[in-house]
Amino acid sequence: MLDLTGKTVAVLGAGRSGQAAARLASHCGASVTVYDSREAPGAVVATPKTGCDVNVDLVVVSPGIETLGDFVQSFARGSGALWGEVELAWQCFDGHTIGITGTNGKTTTTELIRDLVEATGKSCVACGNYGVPLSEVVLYEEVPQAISLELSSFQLETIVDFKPDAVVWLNFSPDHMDRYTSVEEYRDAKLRIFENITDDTLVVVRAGENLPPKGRSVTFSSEESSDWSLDGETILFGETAFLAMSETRLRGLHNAENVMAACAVVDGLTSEVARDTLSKYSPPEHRCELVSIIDGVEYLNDSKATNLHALESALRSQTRPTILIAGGKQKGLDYRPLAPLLKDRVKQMVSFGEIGQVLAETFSSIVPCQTVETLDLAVAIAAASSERGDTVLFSPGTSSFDQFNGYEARGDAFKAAVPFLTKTL
Ligand code: UMA
Repeated sequence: MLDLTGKTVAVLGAGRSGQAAARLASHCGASVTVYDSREAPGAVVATPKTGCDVNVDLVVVSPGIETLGDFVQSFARGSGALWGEVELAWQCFDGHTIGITGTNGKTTTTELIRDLVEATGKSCVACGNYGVPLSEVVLYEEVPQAISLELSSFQLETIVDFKPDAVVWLNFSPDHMDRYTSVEEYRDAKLRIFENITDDTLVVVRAGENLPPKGRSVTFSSEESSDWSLDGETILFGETAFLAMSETRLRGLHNAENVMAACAVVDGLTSEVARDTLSKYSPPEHRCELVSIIDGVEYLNDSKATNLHALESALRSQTRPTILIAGGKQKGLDYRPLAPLLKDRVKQMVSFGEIGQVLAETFSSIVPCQTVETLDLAVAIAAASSERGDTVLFSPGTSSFDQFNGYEARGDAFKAAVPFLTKTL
């Protein structure tokens, strides 16, 4: 364990990361003060804009606080080192670290890796941006042998010596433009995951991502030629069939890529162990979640799709004829960019809620559209129009607040509306 005896540490942010980092730094012997820009239990309130001028040996920053902002910089000036919570925790962890980053699919992949590592006989915990700070995990009574560590660009901004034993780079698309001044800046933050790795580090990366040639690269892709690939429903490693996606509850090309990445990064994984493990895996709720298969029709709940990008990504990953249910709050978004994808993947659209009419007017020349008031009605119409082999995809493409209290409540309503829910998987 890292020795901070006699050192002073300022932890910035009293959220889950900050509280855990403070406990860990104290455990390492430091004298710790937590600062927050708001009233928070156990924290000193520091001016939201300008922070505080303190001189400490180490400043540990929570991921949600902008590293280059005045708040953090006021603490950093005159202090010793500046570390993120992940750096502090990793310095205290001796086991096998698998770092996962990417714009989409991180959480699912992090869970898959955890389950697969455990199935090969090593204890493993999913943590990081996943919701459980690594600082909590290293203080567990039984520290796991491995960690499946989901890493956000925010967390990667403040690493220093962090060196994972294996890296998964899932994909990249613009995001978090409220924090970064350009897409390049966001990508640069993510690329820091490669900063300290060496030639022998296993790097699992989606083919065509144009990344720095570092580490021992293994590629995957559902589209391009790669070490791990997809043939219809079957995941191939080289020429050999490894796993059929239909044996899992995961659907869509993006999930096939998540599975490939997870299988590729786990040492000593056999096809039998992967099949057994992944057939028991239930994906996170509301993200292209397979709710039910009724008479050969798959019902997917993607209520988490609260914007255009998420809806696009769900559509892109459909391989079967799709009936799309979309709609919800009027957020003033322009849905026209969806037209080519809709034409290509959707056989019928049922729209509902505040933007139901707008969606139907926008797309009725491209795809048969029907507009209804409520989600229940939309599900009934989609079910009635579906045929064996179709997918009914509920991917609203906007927020839920016109009719629900959030995407979870909306997803639950979809699941309740899907007929004969018990006659499932
Ligand atoms: N605060 C300040 N000054 C500021 C801004 C915030 O003091 O200028 C304080 C807030 O008042 C609050 C605290 O900082 O008390 C919050 O810190 P935080 O935002 O880092 O939140 P945590 O609860 O510590 O959660 C963080 C991650 N949050 C973010 O990155 C925004 C969680 O990711 C992560 O799961 C958790 O650590 C455990 O590692 C969440 C997230 O939304 C899920 N991540 C983003 C995403 O996935 O898109 C990147």
